[in-house]
Amino acid sequence: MAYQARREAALPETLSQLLYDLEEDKVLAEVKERLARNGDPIAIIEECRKGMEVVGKRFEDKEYFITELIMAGEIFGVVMEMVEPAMKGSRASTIGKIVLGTVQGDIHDIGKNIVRTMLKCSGFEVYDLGVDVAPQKFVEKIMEVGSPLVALSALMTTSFNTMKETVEAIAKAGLRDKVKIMVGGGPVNEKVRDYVGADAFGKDVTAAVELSKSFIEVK
Ligand code: B12
Repeated sequence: MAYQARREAALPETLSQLLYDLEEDKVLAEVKERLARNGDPIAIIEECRKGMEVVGKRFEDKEYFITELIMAGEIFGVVMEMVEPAMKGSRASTIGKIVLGTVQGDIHDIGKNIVRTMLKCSGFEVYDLGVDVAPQKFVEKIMEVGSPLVALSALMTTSFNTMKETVEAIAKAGLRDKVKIMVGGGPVNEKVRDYVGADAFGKDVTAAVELSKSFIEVK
């Protein structure tokens, strides 16, 4: 197989490579070691994210199947658990409320969870509704907590319609002029933002934090 040949040729292996080759023990050992050396947790997440892109490409090319997708997702999940404590405590006070979730029909949550962690670390109070979240659930949560900002995540092109329905449900509830809506996740882009009627699109976790700060006017 092509990727095995590439794997043999590649020395030393980077964290990205270890992840896309599904070397769970080696990934976790590397992360543990880097955290022990006070390595940058954001860099660790970014390298793993790049590894996930390769996993997705291999899935498209039929080198990987659903089992490998699940495994890669699980490895990333453990990495996030290891990295989160190193990112906590950077900020104590709350600077604003955000309702976050992966839209209905979509169960991808790795990116959403990274966004959640980073928003929390930046001082936001995040209400994470999880995955496969129905439009009405977003509406109910916004009303319950009085959040001025909503973050919608989606990883599948088929989720764009539910994203749009979520924005419409927020409008129907009379909340559209009270909340800013930002969208993101793998295939989401400016065109999708326009289609679903959101206020902003963020390509990565840095953009998610910057947009949140600008909407909540944090200097
Ligand atoms: C891991 C994975 C899975 C795991 C998910 C595990 C989990 N807990 O999330 C499992 C195995 C469960 C899975 C299932 C499926 N998957 Co999948 N999966 C992936 C994979 C390989 C990686 C996704 C990922 O985690 N990326 C890493 C994260 C960090 O990136 P990210 O989500 O984009 O997030 C970053 C930014 O986008 C941004 N961001 C994210 N959210 C938000 C929100 C806001 C507001 C902002 C501002 C920013 C932001 O910040 C993050 C950090 O920088 C992708 C391939 C790919 N290239 O994306 C396929 C992929 C998304 N899956 C795909 C498919 C088809 C499926 C299945 C339908 C497969 C099946 N036949 O059952 C099911 C879907 C079931 C469902 N109803 O949702 C397709 C989607 C194709 C399409 N056109 O829509 C992809 C693209 C694979 C492919 N190339 O075909 N999958």
